[in-house]
Amino acid sequence: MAEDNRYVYISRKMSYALRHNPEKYGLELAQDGSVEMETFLRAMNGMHHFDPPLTEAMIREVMAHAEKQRFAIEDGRIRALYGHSFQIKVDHKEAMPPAVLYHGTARRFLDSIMEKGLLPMGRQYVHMSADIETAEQVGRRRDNRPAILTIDAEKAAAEGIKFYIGNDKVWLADQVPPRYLGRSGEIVIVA
Ligand code: HQG
Repeated sequence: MAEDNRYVYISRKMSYALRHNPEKYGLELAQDGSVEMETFLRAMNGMHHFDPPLTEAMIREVMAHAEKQRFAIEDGRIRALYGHSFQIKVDHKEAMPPAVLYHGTARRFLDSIMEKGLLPMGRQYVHMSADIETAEQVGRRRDNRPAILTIDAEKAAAEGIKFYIGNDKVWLADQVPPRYLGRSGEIVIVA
């Protein structure tokens, strides 16, 4: 397997275990979504025949080569920074967001989003981007001409919507009502 493909393979397996299905690996995550590195490695290697076996050094290499900061290692524990979908909600650090956040999505979802607001859908939290470029990349996963919504995070926060930190580019919220979306109704469609 080419090295880049191996990184992607490992990252996907890690995301699956830490974001979506820890139970499958017999993992019990703490309230912040973390698990001891040793336990994690044992579980991953027990299930998946990584060849050679997965090590902390390899995980750090995967993280260093990734274009996104998806995982964090702290105090001998590893966790996914965002993206969780399993039932028990993990805690993220609450913080004051920048005045404006962005959300890249498919054009076909716009009517529903403008009516119901941003909802977490399959995940625990709504994901927003700190800059337009990141939002565009997120949106391109679903539409080659994604719609970029602006979120008046300043107003939303002032009116009691809680925002949480994923990483330096990803912000999370439980949901975002339509009145904070689009800023003066404008929706930028990126060509
Ligand atoms: C849409 C990836 C209809 C929402 C990315 C999105 C991100 C609605 C989809 C992270 C809706 C959910 C998360 C409503 C929201 N009606 N559609 N009311 N509210 N939606 O994948 O934000 O590479 O769960 O617009 O880069 O796309 O995996 O969320 O299109 O950071 O690390 O429902 O996952 O990161 O899709 O992506 P997702 P997302 P990784």
